[in-house]
Amino acid sequence: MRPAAHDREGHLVRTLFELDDDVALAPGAWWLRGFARAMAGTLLAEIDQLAAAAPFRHMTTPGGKLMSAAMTSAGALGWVSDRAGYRYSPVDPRSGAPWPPMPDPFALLAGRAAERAGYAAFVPDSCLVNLYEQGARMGVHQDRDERDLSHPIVSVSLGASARFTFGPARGATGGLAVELSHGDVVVWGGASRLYFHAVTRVRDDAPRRLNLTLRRAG
Ligand code: MD3
Ligand code: FE
Repeated sequence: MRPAAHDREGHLVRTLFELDDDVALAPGAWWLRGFARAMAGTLLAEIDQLAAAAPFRHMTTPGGKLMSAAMTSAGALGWVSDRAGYRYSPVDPRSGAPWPPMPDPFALLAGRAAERAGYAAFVPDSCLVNLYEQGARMGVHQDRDERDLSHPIVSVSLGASARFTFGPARGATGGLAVELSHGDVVVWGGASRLYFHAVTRVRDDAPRRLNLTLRRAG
């Protein structure tokens, strides 16, 4: 493992030496490039099954706007948004039924990735699945709806690559940008757990992008 190098715009520079390495993105945050690539087929098949039971839908923000990424969830708790706010719910508001159970490969991957990043015994109870069609993005925000912020978050990117920005402040100050590709995993914890982050563009190297965000919410 080696620390990341950055250019003058703050973008991460890949060197020949880094191609096979995990990259430290921020305090407590590790970019495990390609960590999920060998499991991608299994993960995508699980997402298809999940979406058959709890279809992807565009949720409404508290401000009344439709989010451009479509979402669904698995596990004991699912993240939801509507006019009343952001929260975790044990049921899919669309059906009133519990979310589909957390697929074993999701929990296994999350535990392994967290361990590799230095977080032992991570057991997620929520997996938010974000679907980005061409042109979809996600505005700058923090993940702070979880009960205990000492647990890390594991993010898995599948399909089209995307430009991801993050930093300690809402603006660009101290921020970085990286390109997340198919099979990449990022683990966020410790001092970076409350970092601001956004998905600013999705590339057209695949028809769509899927992101799994594995959290301990309850
Ligand atoms: C940095 N999703 O669902 S995952 C989200 O690619 C979300 O769909 C993005 O942000 C996506 O909330 C990014 C990467 C991520 C997740 C949690 C973080 C980055 C984070 C928490 C703290 C800092
Ligand atoms: Fe987020």
